Amino acid sequence: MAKSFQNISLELMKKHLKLYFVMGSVNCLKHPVEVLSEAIEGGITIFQYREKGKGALQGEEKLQLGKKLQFLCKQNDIPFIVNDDINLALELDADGVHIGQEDGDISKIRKLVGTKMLGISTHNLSEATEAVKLGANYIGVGPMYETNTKLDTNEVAGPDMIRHLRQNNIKIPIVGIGGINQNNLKLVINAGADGVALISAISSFNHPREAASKLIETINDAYTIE
Ligand code: 3NM
Repeated sequence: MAKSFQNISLELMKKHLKLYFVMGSVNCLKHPVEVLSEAIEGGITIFQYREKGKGALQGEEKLQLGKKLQFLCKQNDIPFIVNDDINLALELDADGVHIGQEDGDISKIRKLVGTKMLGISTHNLSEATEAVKLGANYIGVGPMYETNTKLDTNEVAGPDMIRHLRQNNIKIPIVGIGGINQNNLKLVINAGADGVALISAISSFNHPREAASKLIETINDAYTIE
């Protein structure tokens, strides 16, 4: 039977955030099912279905792709998180939801998702403090670096923002996001992140399995050398 990620413990949450793959059909060079399947084989630890941007699937097609990606996650005990779309997350009975600052009343969303995981995108100390208060299971902090994947990002905050949050008593699990790759991920982890969330560092490669496997190796290295 597939694992349940309801009421997830802090330790398990942190463990799953290590290599957080975020993706939708517009980000992929190959079919998203193939990309996710390879990424899982490579070693990703959590997945977010983010069907967004120009040409993104809508309605029934979005739902059907979500089902296929969720099935792969279930088979491999990888938490399946839905970006923004609370109704889709509830319909699929996803393991969690990830929302931004403009996605509605966060306390209402926390109630709607119940014991599922709730991740919130934050950019500074006041948003992070509020996210903790509203019961986030983890926060995303970004952008760490310049990215071409999301057009409406805030100014680059860099790993120093994560350091700043840790110095100011933000203790919940954190993932850095935005422009993270093989070459810069150690800086994000050394700043105090529990993991890295990324799109193109896996999805833009012809061989997502290799990309993911090199990334997880570098992440594990970063924790042992700490
Ligand atoms: N959120 P890539 S940056 C989805 O700053 C997303 O909150 C960001 O894509 C934020 O890994 C971003 O290809 C895009 O840079 C991440």
